[in-house]
Amino acid sequence: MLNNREDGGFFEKLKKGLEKTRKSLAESVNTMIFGEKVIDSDLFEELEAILVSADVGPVFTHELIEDMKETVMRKDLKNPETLKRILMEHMTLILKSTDAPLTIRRNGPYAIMVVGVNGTGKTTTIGKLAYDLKRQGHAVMLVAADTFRAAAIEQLGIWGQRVDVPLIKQKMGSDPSAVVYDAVQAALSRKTDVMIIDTAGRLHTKSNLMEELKKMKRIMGRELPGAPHEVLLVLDATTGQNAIVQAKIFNDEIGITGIVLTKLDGTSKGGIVVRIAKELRIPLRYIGIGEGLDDLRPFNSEEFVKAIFE
Ligand SMILES: Nc1nc2c(ncn2[C@@H]2O[C@H](COP(=O)(O)OP(=O)(O)OP(=O)(O)O)[C@@H](O)[C@H]2O)c(=O)[nH]1
Ligand SMILES: [Mg+2]
Repeated sequence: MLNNREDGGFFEKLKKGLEKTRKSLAESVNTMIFGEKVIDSDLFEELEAILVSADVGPVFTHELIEDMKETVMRKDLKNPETLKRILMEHMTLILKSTDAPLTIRRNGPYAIMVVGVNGTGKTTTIGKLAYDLKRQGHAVMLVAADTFRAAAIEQLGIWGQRVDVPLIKQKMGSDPSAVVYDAVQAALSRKTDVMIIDTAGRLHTKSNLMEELKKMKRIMGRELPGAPHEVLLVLDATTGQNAIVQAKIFNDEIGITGIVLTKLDGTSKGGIVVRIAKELRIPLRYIGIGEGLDDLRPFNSEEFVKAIFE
């Protein structure tokens, strides 16, 4: 009972976080079908425009519309009200391909390396993630491998205090790989379950960042077999197409195993998740819907689509 009530609050918060996308997608679709008598090609054209403006992308929107038309024909559907349900079904189906929650292996430190360009929300996401994993009973450690700015180390330290998990750091300007080396030794001796590594977000076009990330990966893998077990790329949902480009570059350079899409609360273009699913084919592990501790959610396609349309 308590769980159900909690789940209700959880879902309501997700809906609230996705409010802007709800407005641009669900409300527009509702307005579109209101008072319409039949499903016709005009209706599909309108729907196409709505989806494109929510950042689903012209190519995938077209595919989605064609699939929907096919379903409508096959099932001989007439009532415009059914369009919304069909759209929800088709979107869920596309997003299912990217549904793969992060699972932490219990034996030995599990290393999560967090990467992404400036300001996408890496450090904040790490704080939220540490909070969530700790709540699940894991012994968590934060690692300050963004050594370029003193403020970056401090910021991670504040999250560490807030969530009450240890932080491994060195002084500003030190070699990030040395920090990672230290952290692995500490994690092994303290029997840490999960180490989360914060990295710098300098422009991805500067190849030395990539070289540095590669070196960190190498050192980690040498000291801890299989590490990093997860390379999480943090993308800012408000940057649209740019986020997709960043993902491709990071994936080509260092290999990405999961994505976190932040700031969905700040955009009406939540349709970008469709492009992440279709274009990148990298699991979308979490979505960020605010700045608070509770505002990181494991991505679940069904829940996401319902939160937008229901
Ligand atoms: N609204 C909203 N803001 C977010 C979310 N995630 C992060 N932010 C904000 O985005 C800003 C940048 O976040 P950081 O965590 O510092 O980003 P970063 O990637 O570590 O930045 P650098 O270390 O400079 O590369 C902060 O003001 C965060 O509070 C989110 O899901 N929603
Ligand atoms: Mg940071």
